[in-house]
Amino acid sequence: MLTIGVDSSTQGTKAVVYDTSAGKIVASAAVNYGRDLPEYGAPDGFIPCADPAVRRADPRMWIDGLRLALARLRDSGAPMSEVAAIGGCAQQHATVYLGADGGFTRESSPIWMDSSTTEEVARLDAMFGSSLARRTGSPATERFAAAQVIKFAREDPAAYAATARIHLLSSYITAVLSGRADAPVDTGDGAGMNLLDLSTLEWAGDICEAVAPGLEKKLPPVHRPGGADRYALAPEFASFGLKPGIPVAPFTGDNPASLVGCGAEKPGCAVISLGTSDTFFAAMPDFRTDPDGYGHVFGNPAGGFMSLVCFKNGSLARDRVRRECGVEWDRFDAICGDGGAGRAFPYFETEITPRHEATGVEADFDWAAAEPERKIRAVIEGQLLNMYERTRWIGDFPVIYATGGASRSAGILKAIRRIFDAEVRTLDATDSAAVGGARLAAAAAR
Ligand code: XUL
Repeated sequence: MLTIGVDSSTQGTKAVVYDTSAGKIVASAAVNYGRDLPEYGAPDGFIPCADPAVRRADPRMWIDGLRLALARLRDSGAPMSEVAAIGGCAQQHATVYLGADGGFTRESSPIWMDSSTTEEVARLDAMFGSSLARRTGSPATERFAAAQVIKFAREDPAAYAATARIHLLSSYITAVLSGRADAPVDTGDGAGMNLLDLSTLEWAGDICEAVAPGLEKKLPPVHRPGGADRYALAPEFASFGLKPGIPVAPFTGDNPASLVGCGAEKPGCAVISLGTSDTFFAAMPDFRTDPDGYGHVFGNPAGGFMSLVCFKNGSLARDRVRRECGVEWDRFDAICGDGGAGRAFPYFETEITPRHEATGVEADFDWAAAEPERKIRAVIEGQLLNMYERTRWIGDFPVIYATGGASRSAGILKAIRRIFDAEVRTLDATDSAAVGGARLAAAAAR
């Protein structure tokens, strides 16, 4: 069976045609928001803002990106008319606000990189304390919908009142593809809102009401793994050569989709995804929360739960250090795998694990005076040691799958092997999130 998997990520949209019996990508197309949709003024996928805590994007950019990726797939000669189902995923935590007429009530959407809600997190902590993590799988978290909605309702009560639906980007894309106002939030992405009760997989009514009056009614229904809700492709997508009416699998978050795309949805191995964010995640045999309060529990699209820890300074930080050192990627790759050069932590964006203001690189040696080689090795060492330390609560894994753009780097894989003392496997493609979406589409078509 051929299915399409879409990955609507921070910096662009990718769409692949996947052959489920061969387990192979047969065609793919990508859109980069900065290069291909410059009219949205978001070179790295968000609107530059002097305040590093504010990270927002125009939601129209994501839909234009989706359409352009599908058009490029069609124009590359991909067998669009043979596609039997479409599925996919999106960057987690971005929220989209719609009025009753389907228009946007909030012109720019906060994305996962936003950390402007420290005050709102303190309010949630004061109201719910540690019960929030026990119930929703995560402590109050700045980028999650609960904190973001408190802020929106306080700053613009009229716009909040005019909002009929608050989607995650994933559920919004499902709605667009199926031509419906309503599409469900899946438990993978939905758990990243501080609003879903993970013991019932229903919205936690009391938390929703405490966040903002009438919030529960503004949230989409919840899609549980294997749920019976069915969505079909809207007629307008025939212009991309697709058959209208084919199943649309409810979209999930990029990390839950990657779990499926790597074939790691059963407990036993972990995944390190090296993208705009670096994440470490694994299917979870038993529900446990991070005692240090950095990690999360999300729904596993294959059923049950997954653990996840997210690091904000991922590929953009690696690229910035590379450029500052004046080297190309092949040189960076050749150098970066060896330790012994000290540790450096790049805080170009306000870090979330652990919380740290955007202050630049902090090293245990004189950063400014150091040679480029030392800087590069120390930054990879610092990023991975931090990841190792913050994911101890999840457990030890003999096998780790590496995915995301930077998993192409043999040097980074070598450093993972050394620091995690694990066998490191990579997929043929680095598109595990899109492939996960394509596999979820196949399940929806059966
Ligand atoms: C996970 C997170 C990021 C985004 C990146 O909690 O915030 O990994 O999903 O797209």
